[in-house]
Amino acid sequence: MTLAPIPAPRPADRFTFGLWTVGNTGRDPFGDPTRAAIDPCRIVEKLAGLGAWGVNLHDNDLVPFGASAADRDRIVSQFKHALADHGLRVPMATANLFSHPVFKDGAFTSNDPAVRAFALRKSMDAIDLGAELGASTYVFWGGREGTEADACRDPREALRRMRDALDYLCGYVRDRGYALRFALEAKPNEPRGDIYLPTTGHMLAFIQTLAHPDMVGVNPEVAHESMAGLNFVHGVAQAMEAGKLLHIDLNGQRIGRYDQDLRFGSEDLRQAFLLVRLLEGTAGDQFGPAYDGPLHFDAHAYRTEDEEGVWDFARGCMTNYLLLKQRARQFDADPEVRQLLAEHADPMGLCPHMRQYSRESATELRRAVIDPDAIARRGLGYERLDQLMVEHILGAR
Ligand code: GLT
Ligand code: MN
Ligand code: MN
Repeated sequence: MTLAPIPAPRPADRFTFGLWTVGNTGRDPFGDPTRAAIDPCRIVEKLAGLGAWGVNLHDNDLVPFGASAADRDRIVSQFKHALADHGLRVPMATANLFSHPVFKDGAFTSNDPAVRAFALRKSMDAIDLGAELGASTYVFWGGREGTEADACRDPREALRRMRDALDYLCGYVRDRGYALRFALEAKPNEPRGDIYLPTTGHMLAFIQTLAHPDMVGVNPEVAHESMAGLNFVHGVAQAMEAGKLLHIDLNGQRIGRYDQDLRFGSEDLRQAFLLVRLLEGTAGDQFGPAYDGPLHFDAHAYRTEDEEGVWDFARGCMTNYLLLKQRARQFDADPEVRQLLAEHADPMGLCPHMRQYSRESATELRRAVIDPDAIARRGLGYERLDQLMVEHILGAR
């Protein structure tokens, strides 16, 4: 059997990495950095060379906290030159509202109005930076918006403060005329004992309570839903179905662990396969349209790696996505799979009567002869379907 060649990533694949991802120095709660920081302009050059489409950033990944206006402008201008030289874009920007100790008890949800004001100000500056770099998505990850000592505030007040902050910043974006949408990223815990709005589903419900829900969607992350033991693919599907999937953080994660942020496709290949299949819409019309936004890898190389290992990691993320895309296409083109997925025929013509309630349609449904026992006796062939999927993932078909 001849295997298909390993695909090379191209800008048309819309792969992006954060400065903080390939720039991760290997520091963890138990140990110091194991590799040197990489200059942002060098990251741009290397990512472009590997075939990525864009690079994303927090304000302080590029401009150090507390830098003077002159330093900020010099750094940003150098970075813009690097982007132009290497043909890379910045599709997404965000603010770091978690590293500085001022945010130890939250940013937008802090009990201290001065902290909330500082977080708003820092966000407005980061929004300006994102707009200047051409970003179309601005992410909110509220890593510190949570509790250990839960008696410290009414969780309903935390939600009101979060809403006020987002409404305020939507107002800012509108006033400035920026073409920017917000994407909310959920995480159940870490670094806080519990983080408010812990899943993509919570975020989707919360968005509907905002003043400008049309400006706001979600940025689900594989690791964050998996940590909570949830089915990530279902969460992403709900966001897509609601027209709210603005951005996605791809990585690898084992259920029940801390936020591992591993190379995409390195853990749980089934979930990764089903995710790529969903995003790429390989199942066709029967399943629904594809996602066409950026494919962002929010992950980092193992702590064991030097800089060469970092680029191996980046290459690995993109290669695994492209291979899974190939496999998903083959799976959905497999005649046996198509046969198993073929829509159930509707010999009794029941479907039209279920589209919308009316007295007539209800009468038709009541009149239809349905034999539940006969239906219950029929096997569905899902063992075969799932095994076919495994064989496609393993490259055996
Ligand atoms: C941090 C976090 C990520 C978020 C980033 C955006 S910061 O690395 O672990 O999941 O997406 O703020
Ligand atoms: Mn993330
Ligand atoms: Mn993560």
